[in-house]
Amino acid sequence: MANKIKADRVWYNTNLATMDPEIAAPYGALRYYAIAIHQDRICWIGPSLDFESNVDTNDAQDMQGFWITPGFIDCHTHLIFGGNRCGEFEQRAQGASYEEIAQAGGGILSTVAATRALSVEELAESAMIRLQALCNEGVTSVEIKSGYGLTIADELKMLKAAHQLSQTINVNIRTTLLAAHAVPPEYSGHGDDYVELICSELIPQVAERKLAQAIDVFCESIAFDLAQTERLFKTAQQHGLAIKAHCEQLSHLGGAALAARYGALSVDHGEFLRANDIKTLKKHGTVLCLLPIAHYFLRQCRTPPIDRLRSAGIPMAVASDLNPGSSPLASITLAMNMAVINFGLTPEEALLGVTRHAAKALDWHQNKGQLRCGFDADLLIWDIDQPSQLSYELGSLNLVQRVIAATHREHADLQGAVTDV
Ligand code: DI6
Ligand code: FE
Repeated sequence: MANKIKADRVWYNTNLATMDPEIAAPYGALRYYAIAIHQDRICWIGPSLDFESNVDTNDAQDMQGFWITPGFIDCHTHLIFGGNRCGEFEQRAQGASYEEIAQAGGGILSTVAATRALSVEELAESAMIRLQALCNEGVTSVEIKSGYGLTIADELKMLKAAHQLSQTINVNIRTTLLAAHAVPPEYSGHGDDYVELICSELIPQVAERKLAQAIDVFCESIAFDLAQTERLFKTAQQHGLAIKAHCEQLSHLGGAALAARYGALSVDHGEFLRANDIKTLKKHGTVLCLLPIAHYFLRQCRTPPIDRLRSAGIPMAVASDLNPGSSPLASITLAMNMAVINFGLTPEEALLGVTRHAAKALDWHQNKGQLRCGFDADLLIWDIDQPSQLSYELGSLNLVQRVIAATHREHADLQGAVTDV
């Protein structure tokens, strides 16, 4: 045929979980299909029998019924930090609560001290181990927050460490400024002054140097109140940064609705969300990002109102929240499994949560999170019978057969994650 599409690689006789909303089957599944990529983009998808007459390639592989999904997107992590919180883990096992430990000056602030003591290189090196663990399970894109520096220099240091990671591992990275994670000891009792510092100095610098795409705020009674949160959102908007927020995790403060009104990409946690908040999320197209590992690790009783979110049609992302205090478990498939078992998502919703909906939470939905022509070639090849197996079967099998992450650099296979098929 004259006008064949040129492709670097084609996989045929494969089942595609496209996650494309325009394909009616569950998971947007297409069975016995072929998918072709060229220069880090998906360039052709069609029935297996048609590929030879449509695609010109020197590299075509018979997948014998293996599945391909979009690369996983972990849209909420705090994976850069110093030290650990084992001592606090012991205290909690003896009955102290997360809030009590925070109020006594431990919690986030103990990680702040340990993070301030490390250099960019040391932070990147220790974070790499955690990032590699996520990638080994199929994460090809990850959001990384600052928030354990809490001075201008230390927040910038964390963001630089995040960017350094993207130079050394084949993963797509989005960074978020979470300077409003806790009031630092230097500003104890003067939270407003710290917010002023973030707004007058840090946000402008981060925006100008393009060190982060978004800001995030921990809007909780133990952190920042609504007025402070709104001030941060306004400043972020003025500087062209996107907005994300940790809301309604430990109590209902109203941060979720406020964030949605400011056009937030996502509000994250949501255990205490109310019906009116859900209406506001719907109105503004905000994603609700579920963090079931933190919910488990803090032994929270209350779960986010999944049935209401589902019937309102709110896109629900699922992320690891990887952090030393409330979610030190570096596993996106564990987050998917807990979203199903503890929150009541379907396995299909869990997979949507780490693909299409996670992409939306990071403003990446135009080119990531689905298998679709023109989208980035972030692909996972799986030896599974059904896509539901991805949130069902953890740990016993290395189901990922191959990871392809379209970082728009030279393709480099991820260390430790790859057995070519
Ligand atoms: N919510 C979380 O889950 C993390 N931060 C936040 O705002 C916890 C961070 C920590 O405890 O170190
Ligand atoms: Fe978090």
